[in-house]
Amino acid sequence: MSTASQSPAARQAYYGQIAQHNLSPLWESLSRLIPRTPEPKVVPAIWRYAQLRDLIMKSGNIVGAVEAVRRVLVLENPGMPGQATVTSSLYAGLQLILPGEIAPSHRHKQLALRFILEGKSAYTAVDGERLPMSPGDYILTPSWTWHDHGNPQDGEPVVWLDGLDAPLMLHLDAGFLEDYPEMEQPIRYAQGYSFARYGYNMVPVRDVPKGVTSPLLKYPYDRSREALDRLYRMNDIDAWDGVKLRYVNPATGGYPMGTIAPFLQLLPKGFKGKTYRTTESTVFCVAEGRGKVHIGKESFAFNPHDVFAAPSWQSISFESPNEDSVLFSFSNRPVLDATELWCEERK
Ligand code: 1HN
Repeated sequence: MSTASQSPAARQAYYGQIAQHNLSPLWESLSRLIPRTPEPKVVPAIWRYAQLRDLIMKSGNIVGAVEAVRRVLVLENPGMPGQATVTSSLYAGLQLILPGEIAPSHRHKQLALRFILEGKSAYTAVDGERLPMSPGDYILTPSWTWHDHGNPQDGEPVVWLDGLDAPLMLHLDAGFLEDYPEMEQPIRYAQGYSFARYGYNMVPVRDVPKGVTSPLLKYPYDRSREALDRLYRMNDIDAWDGVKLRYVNPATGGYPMGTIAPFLQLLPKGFKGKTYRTTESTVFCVAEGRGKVHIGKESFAFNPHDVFAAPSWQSISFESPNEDSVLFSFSNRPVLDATELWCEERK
């Protein structure tokens, strides 16, 4: 016999009773736990570089790189304030390093990428190699590699976008952090070493790929940009993406790192892209040009170095009416591929 005729008060009393035993009724939360379609708490959002640049530069007077460890303004999704999260699985921040500064060496399980926005004088050292930074370069900091950043005394302020899988790692409780005993790790390789070994569609003959992480640590902008430009001239343009390329681990053809996939795409002048949506969450950063993006119910005009976040399963389309635009982006796609959770709808 059903007991469903119990009064609301009796139910509440029952919920109170079971709560004392750390129990809750699934029938009250099932639709929140397993929504019919993705229901991200994060929302479409844009950070406009022209509005932020002065504030980033001002952070240089607020705190030094050593005290800060990393002088970064975190891009906090307004749908999840206070949680240092730009999408539900990704972190993004804008980092400043001034001439004469060193950001001290450490390593963590959280992997990071850098996309350089302005300034040419700084470098990051990763796993024993010093990698000079130039605008548009995509640089890896693989999981558990020592990394420190520096900028010589006669340099200029340098700003880049950081992307990390830190929110995902918080969910998994799998992160560790260790400080290097000195400010800088020792340099063990010549500048350009990883590029010479892996940057030319060739790999050293006795090399055996180690895990999923790319041995190529920097993907210089001029090379990636040239690929887009050549395909553009050959009219190899997708109606949704423009010309869009995925950065690869040259040793495996897979993504460069295990949890974050990076991309670079060109939206030709006059492009009006069709609408798509995918289960990935993506952070876009404008490398060049101006245009417009529609994400879910929002539309944002974008300008150089703006960053915008596209949550899962929100419709996305791009327009670049007046000039060519180039967008760098990174998403959690490797995780979705590995778990067969990636899907896409193209309208
Ligand atoms: C980190 O190590 C860096 O190395 C940047 O530049 C941002 C955000 C959270 C945790 C570690 C860096 C970070 C970070």
